Amino acid sequence: MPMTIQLLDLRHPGLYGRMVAMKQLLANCRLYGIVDMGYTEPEQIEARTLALIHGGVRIIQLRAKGVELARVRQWAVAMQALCREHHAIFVLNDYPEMAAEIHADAVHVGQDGGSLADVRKIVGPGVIVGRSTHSPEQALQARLEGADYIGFGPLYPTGTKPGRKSIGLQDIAATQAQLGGMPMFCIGGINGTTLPDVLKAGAERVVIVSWLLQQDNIAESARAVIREIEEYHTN
Ligand code: TZP
Repeated sequence: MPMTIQLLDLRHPGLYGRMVAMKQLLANCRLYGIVDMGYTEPEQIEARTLALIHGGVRIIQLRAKGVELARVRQWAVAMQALCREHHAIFVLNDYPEMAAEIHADAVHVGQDGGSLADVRKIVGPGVIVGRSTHSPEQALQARLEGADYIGFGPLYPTGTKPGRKSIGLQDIAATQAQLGGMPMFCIGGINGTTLPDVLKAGAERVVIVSWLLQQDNIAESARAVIREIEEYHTN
């Protein structure tokens, strides 16, 4: 074994092993779930997190826009515990300092969330960092800045991000090809009806927010989406 790997292992065995496992898990994710507090009552957070997990979702974000930080923190701690117990990646949207403090697996920041170098300084090397991107240029920039994954969209207009111009499907395949294997999750207006077109356009991974949260059986719907993506890519 090379000396550098041995040193790293001996100094931070837990951190290093966990980091590798998380990156591997991330690479295998087809569906990214978001517990968005615009569609979720606080008392539904744990049940919805578990439903996503039981549906096979292995990366789950807490998105709580405009909510008092103490409440976000309390919800994030609960979701992180569930995700850790069930081997899923917990992502906190927007708050790198809080993500570091509660030992979140990942943090997600928008284009207005500062430089990724600054985010990385706050969360440290063992935390997955994701960035929202709205064009091929922003996607490549995020990769250059060291993002571990990106969101790419909104593909379609969506009430979850009102007023944000949709970018369409035409750039999905070429952008993904230019990212050199960095996971790219297509997002925005994806549902049971639009998913086939998104896949035909080349998407390998998707984020679905409102449609999934509004299903009667979230776990079953998530499982069906993951199956559809897997089947599309193995055929
Ligand atoms: N970023 C780009 S579109 C979007 C975010 C957070 C919202 C996607 O939500 P939905 O309900 O799946 O359209």
